[in-house]
Amino acid sequence: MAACIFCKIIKGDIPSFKLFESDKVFAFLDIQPLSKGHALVIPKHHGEKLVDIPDDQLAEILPVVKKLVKATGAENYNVLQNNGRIAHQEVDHVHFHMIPKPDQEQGLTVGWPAQ
Ligand code: IU
Repeated sequence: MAACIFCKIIKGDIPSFKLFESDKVFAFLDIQPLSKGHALVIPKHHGEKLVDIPDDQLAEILPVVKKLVKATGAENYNVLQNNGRIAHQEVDHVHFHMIPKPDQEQGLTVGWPAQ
């Protein structure tokens, strides 16, 4: 969708710190991270909410989230996905947040880029 910011990020029209890309999935660092390594994993198919995304695209997202969790070395993390304004969705292109919760004393052991 032409006006969608995340579609522009997928196309490379807006720069991002890319972490992963396949034919169906794109992942990049959140521009306003809640913690070091806060990543967004999105389907390339434009859809506003979870129910708008084809199953084959959704099926490839969680394995990528898992890959990014492993790459951070985080043992504590949140995976979340907001749908609709009341549920705090700000960008109308489905996205999964992966938010590491680093140990306050040790921090993260492995940084980006994901391997
Ligand atoms: P939300 O679930 O829709 O509330 O989250 C949107 C996220 O997208 C939020 O964490 C923003 O910092 C992030 N984001 C981004 O990484 N790059 C952008 O150009 C824009 C938003 I606009």
